[in-house]
This record gives sequence, structure tokens and C-alpha cells, in this order.
Amino acid sequence: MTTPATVDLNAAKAALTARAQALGFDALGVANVDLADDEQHLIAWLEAGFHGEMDYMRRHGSMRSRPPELAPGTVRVVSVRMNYWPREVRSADDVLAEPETGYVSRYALGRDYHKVMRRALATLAEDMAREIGTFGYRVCVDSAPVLEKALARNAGLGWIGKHTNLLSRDAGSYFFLGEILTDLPLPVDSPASAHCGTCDACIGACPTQAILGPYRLDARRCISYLTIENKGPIPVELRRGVGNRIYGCDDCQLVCPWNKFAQAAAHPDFKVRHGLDSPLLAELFAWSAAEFDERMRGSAIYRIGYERWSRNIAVALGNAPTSPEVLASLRSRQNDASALVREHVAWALAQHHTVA
Ligand code: B12
Ligand code: SF4
Ligand code: SF4
Repeated sequence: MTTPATVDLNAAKAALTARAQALGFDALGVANVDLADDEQHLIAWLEAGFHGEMDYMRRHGSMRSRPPELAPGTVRVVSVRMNYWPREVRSADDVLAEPETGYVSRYALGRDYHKVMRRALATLAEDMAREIGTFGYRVCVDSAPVLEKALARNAGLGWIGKHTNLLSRDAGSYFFLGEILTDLPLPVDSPASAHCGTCDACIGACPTQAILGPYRLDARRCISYLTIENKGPIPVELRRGVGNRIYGCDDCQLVCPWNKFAQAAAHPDFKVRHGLDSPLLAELFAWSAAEFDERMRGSAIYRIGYERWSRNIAVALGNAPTSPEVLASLRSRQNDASALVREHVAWALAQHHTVA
């Protein structure tokens, strides 16, 4: 990486902030690369095995807490926030209370945020380079091995809540994070202070008791992990708790009092597609693999594939009230080509006290 010698760093940061806003980011902050305390938490979390089958979390080792190991020369991390809650969307609480309807986490109703954020971050960095000259940088969104929440907290964008998501007083927690790792020694912001106080609503609200205590999440029990990251069967003892959640889960955030201040997404790509904010389970289960591919391409859901998608819907149908539609839907895929789906369908039928 190379750093231009004669850059006014205060002016560069002001320009970066203004450009970020114009590109649709809701906030920007800058932090240095020291994550020593968070590294200790990360090591303890991995040693407890809370990452489950997310082997990459262990493989990346200290790179996650030491950004210069990922991008040599990095001295600052620019963090950005982008709100994702769609402007026009059915109430999450209403859908969660309708067991024949599937609940898709509100972050996944529109286009895949990885693409949206990465494109906007790359444009932000390129625009900066045009303005101040070539500088060293690397753009990251989600899949890059860095502790995004800790970096964003240090950059003043919010605090890590007891549910382990980043949240802020002016925007709640319904936002994505992204970063530019850079060798530009930009002025840093102050870390945000924490405001959970004595509240512990998120811990009690978790349907599968995945939040073992403040800031301690066992991913192996989290519905987000079970329905998205987990490739195999959903553990039988957790299937009831999954309810009608077919992709991700928002419960710990839905009860958070700070989400009264959450703001709707301004970005048009986060608009609801294919009625996913309120889909009938039986209709989704009737999709063929080709229909799944066609409808979900461009969505984050596409990444889990048809088999895991079907597995998740089978569990939700097992948790739905018994009705001729639910039984017919499950029976239609009793002999599915996938052994994983067949096993979940058999479990679901057994919940309705029937196997045929
Ligand atoms: C792995 C992962 C998951 C895993 C594990 C979640 C987790 N808490 O780590 C699973 C699959 C479960 C998951 C679920 C979700 N995820 Co996720 N996930 C990630 C990913 C890729 C890595 C996170 C990580 O490093 N975890 C490691 C562990 C150690 O972190 P941790 O448990 O949060 O612990 C930290 C702190 O809490 C603290 N800490 C730990 N113990 C203690 C103890 C004390 C006393 C204190 C003070 C602090 C402390 O130290 C740790 C290091 O900072 C990030 C992207 C990224 N690259 O960072 C997205 C990310 C965190 N996920 C995100 C989202 C949106 C979600 C979901 C909301 C999606 C959904 N609706 O289904 C859920 C939320 C579940 C939840 N309650 O956290 C967003 C969060 C945005 C935000 N506002 O915070 C991120 C940042 C992606 C992005 N780019 O926007 N995710
Ligand atoms: S996302 Fe859902 S399952 Fe995961 S910790 Fe939050 S409430 Fe629990
Ligand atoms: S629900 Fe309460 S404890 Fe949990 S993150 Fe929100 S304020 Fe903090």
C-alpha cells in the first residue's frame, strides 16, 4: 500500500463522510486497529465451540482481530452503517403470530446486501482516490475476517448489546456494517458508550435460549445459524423453538427498546421482493428447484440453496397447526430427492400425529 504524502487528513475524512452519505450510507466512523480485548473474547468464544460448524471462524485465527494481518499496512478502519428495514413491509410481530406464514428475517427481504454494500464501498474508496490520490485500501463486508462490530463500536457507530449485535441510540440495530481498511492515518472517532443498563429483554426473548448470558451467544442454538449456516439437520430438540422462522431470526432485536429509534432503509435494493415479508408456507414448499433459483437469485437467500430452504420450510410446516393444506403440502414432498428434506418432512408429519 502507498499513502500520498501531502494529504489534509481532516479534509479527507470530511469528504469521505459526505460522499458516504451521498452513496446511501447512514453513518461513518474511523477507528484504529487495536482490538486486544475483543481478541480475548473471540478466543474464549471459539474455545467454547460456540461457532459450531463455522470452521472459517477458527481458521482465520488472529486475522479477525488484527486487521493489518489481513491487509498489510492498515492503520485505520473506516466503518459504515446501512439501514435495512424495508419501508413497506408487513409487521414482524403479526407474521410471527401466524404459524401458516413463513417468517424471513427483515434483512433478507430485498437484494443481497453483500453486493449492495460492496459496490457502494468500492465506489466510495475509488471516489476518494480520485480526490486525494492513490492510497492503500481493502473493502470488506460481512464475509471478510474482521470483527466488524468491535471495529464499528470503536469508530463510534454504536455499542455491542447484550444480544451481541451493534446498536445505537439514534438508529437501533437494524443496519449492516461494512469497512474500508486503509493505510491513511485518518483522525479517529471516540468509541460509543453502552446503554443497555439493567435491561435484559433480548436474553429472555430468544426462542432457543441461544443467548447464554450478556454478550455470550452460542451460535449452535441461534436460529440464524440453524437456518442459514448449518448445512445438516436442524437438531430435533431445537425444531419446535424455530417456530415459523424459515430464514434467520430477529426476535432478540424486535424486543430491544432502542429499536423504537430504528430507521427504515433508504436504499431501493432493500425493498421487499416476491412477497417474502408474508409468504404462505404451503406455497413456498410447492416451489421447484428451478423456481427457487429464478426467484431467489440476487437475494441473500440464494446462498443457502434449495435443499436447506426446503428443510427450513418443512420444520415450519411441522410447527404449523394441523390442516388439510399443511398435511397435503408435507405429503407432496415425502419422497423428496433429498434425504435431508425427507427426514425433516417425516419429523413434521409426526408433529401432526401422522406419517402417511
Ligand atoms: C459469525 C456471524 C454470525 C453468527 C454468530 C453471531 C455472533 N454473535 O457472533 C450467527 C450465524 C449466529 C449470526 C447471526 C446473526 N447475524 Co451475523 N455475523 C457473523 C459475522 C460473520 C462474524 C461475527 C463474529 O466475529 N463473531 C465472533 C464472536 C466472538 O463475536 P460476539 O459473540 O459478537 O462477541 C463479541 C462481543 O460481543 C464481545 N464480547 C464477547 N463476550 C463479551 C463479554 C463481555 C463481558 C463484554 C463486555 C463483551 C463481550 O467480544 C466479541 C468480539 O468483539 C459478522 C460479520 C463480521 N465479519 O463481523 C456478522 C454480523 C455480526 N451479523 C449480522 C447480522 C445482521 C446477524 C443477524 C441479525 C441476522 C439475522 N437476523 O438472522 C443474526 C443476529 C444473531 C445475534 N444475536 O447475534 C451483522 C450485525 C449488524 C449489527 N447491527 O450488529 C454482521 C456485522 C454482518 C454485517 N456486515 O452487517 N451471525
Ligand atoms: S437471532 Fe433469534 S435465535 Fe439468534 S440469538 Fe437472537 S433471538 Fe435467539
Ligand atoms: S434488549 Fe436490552 S439488553 Fe438487549 S441489546 Fe437491547 S437494550 Fe441491550
